[in-house]
Amino acid sequence: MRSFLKLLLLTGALTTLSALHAVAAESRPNIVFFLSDDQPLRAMSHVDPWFHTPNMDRLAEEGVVFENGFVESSVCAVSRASIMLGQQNARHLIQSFDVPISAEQMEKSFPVLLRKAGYRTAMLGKFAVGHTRYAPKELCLPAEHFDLWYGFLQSPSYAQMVDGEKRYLTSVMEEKAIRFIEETPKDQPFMVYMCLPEPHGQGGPGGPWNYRDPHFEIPAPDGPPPVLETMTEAAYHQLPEAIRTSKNNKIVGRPAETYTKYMETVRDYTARSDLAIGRIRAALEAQGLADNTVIIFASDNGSMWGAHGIAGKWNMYEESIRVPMMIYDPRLPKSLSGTRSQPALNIDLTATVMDVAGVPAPHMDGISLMPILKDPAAQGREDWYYLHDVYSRGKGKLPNCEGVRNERWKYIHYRDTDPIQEELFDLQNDPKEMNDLATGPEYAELLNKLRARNAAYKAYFDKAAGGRKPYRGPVEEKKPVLKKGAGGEQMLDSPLSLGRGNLFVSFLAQRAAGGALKVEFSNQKKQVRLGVAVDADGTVTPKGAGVMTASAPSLFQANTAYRVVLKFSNNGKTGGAVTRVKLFPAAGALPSDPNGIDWDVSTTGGKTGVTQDRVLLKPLAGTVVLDELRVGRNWADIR
Ligand SMILES: [Ca+2]
Repeated sequence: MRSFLKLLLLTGALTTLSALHAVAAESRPNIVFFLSDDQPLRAMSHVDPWFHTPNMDRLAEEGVVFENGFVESSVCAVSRASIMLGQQNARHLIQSFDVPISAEQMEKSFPVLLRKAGYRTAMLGKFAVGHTRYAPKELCLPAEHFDLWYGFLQSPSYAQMVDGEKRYLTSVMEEKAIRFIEETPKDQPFMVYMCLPEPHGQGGPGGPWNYRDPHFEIPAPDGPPPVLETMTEAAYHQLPEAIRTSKNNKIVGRPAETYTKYMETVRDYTARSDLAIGRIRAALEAQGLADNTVIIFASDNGSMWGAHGIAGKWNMYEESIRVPMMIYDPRLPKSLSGTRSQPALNIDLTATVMDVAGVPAPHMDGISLMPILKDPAAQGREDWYYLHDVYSRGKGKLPNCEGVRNERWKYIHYRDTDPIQEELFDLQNDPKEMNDLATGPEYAELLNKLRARNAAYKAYFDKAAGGRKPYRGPVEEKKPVLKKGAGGEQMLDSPLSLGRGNLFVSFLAQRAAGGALKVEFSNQKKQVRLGVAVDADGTVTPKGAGVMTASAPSLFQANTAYRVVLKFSNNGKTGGAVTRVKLFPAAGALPSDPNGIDWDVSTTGGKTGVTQDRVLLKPLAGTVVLDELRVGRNWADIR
């Protein structure tokens, strides 16, 4: 506590000093937006003294604390997309780890709008919207939209190699951010989006999860980690089936040491991210910028950490959706600092940034919190809509749900359950959410009101989405897949040893092209055994033995996926020849564009250029005949 006071006194001195240096009274404020990762509200020492977060505490002391700060979807990728866009996920529909912010959406993201308005912008740390395995790099890692980019995909390693040296990621982020602040011309405002990777877990023993900043030490905790009241078997067994069968793994009942070790780890990491806040603030003070820099601190989602006996987030319980949320605006009188009870959402922080910068953003669902900062009695949201409905390739089912929360009541509706599962909690009398009232007859009327409110929100956003549907997995997964053979080679869906085999290929036409597609396949020696060309009118010209029928689109449209089925037979013979298949636009159809046409055959992630799929057909012998070739937009049309 003494060091906390000392820090406050020191800050006072620095603030006075920097006030003397203050230039340009009428300049737009700078913005530093700290976003931590998976940090529940309780992981700050002014909330739970077991933790060690002096700089978060100092922000809470000097700024405004939103004690009812929530995320409208509790998972990294979705919450971060919502923050970037200031929109609810029910509108932007980025509801998968595969989906990036589109180029069009990016134009209306807060950093891009700020940059257009003259701000110098930096993004550092975990960006985590979209993945380069499934979407273009320029969307998943949109470096060109920032003046300084040091961003990463999902869960970057805490250990980073920088100039041949193993460094702790946040240390590197701090250095880069501070240099950025120092180098920004004094007459230009800046925005630093500092996406701290802590305290998110990163895997098992030996993994980066275990890499700590070697230059950082914190005092040992006073005793064992606090155990939440709801971390009991009884609380776990009360959970609806939708949660118990989900990725929200049961952790109650495991050895106490497991919980202790986990909590000590997240305590350490939270303290390390806290240090970053202190270092950046010190740099602002040293540069004489502290009095004109608005600081925001929040987390992208909470974490159960044993509440109700489970781990993870995603669900709509308080520990999952409630996050630290603080805003420090040094331009406001000190008398306005303190707590606010009005609900504040992650997307409201985005709207607040736009308000601070004076940039209009009517397309955002977020509401600026500045009126509440300036007037503690200002009206806040009456209620708000939660939605977590995410497609994930990962193991374990995410507990998809939606619901409405107001000051007193919380209604949760689990999607995709049969029969429908619902929960109703009285947060005033049951803040730990231990008594589900959804089946109580005396709550039937209230339940219906909340159901209607939930339905109204859903209808509103469905309309806003304008018929667009969220991504629910790649189409390729629904088609017959090429199976791995015993030797590891890709096989046809039915072995050619039986005399027949079908090859399914899909590709994305990246530019428009005349309607011709050419297929060749060859044996190990790359001798062309048979090729076909499909012309715009659907005519198939064989170049070799075989009889084919085919229909081709008259024009391949740009950015459009096409499906191809090639039906082979080998006259019933078996053997060991390996065949390579190439799929490319027929030469006669190539436009005069000297760059040709780029074909990306998605089954192999083929290179750009003209050729492309490589599939091993095995076993294969003698003459292989392409009996049939079909081209279309949908598998259903050509199967
Ligand atoms: Ca997160």
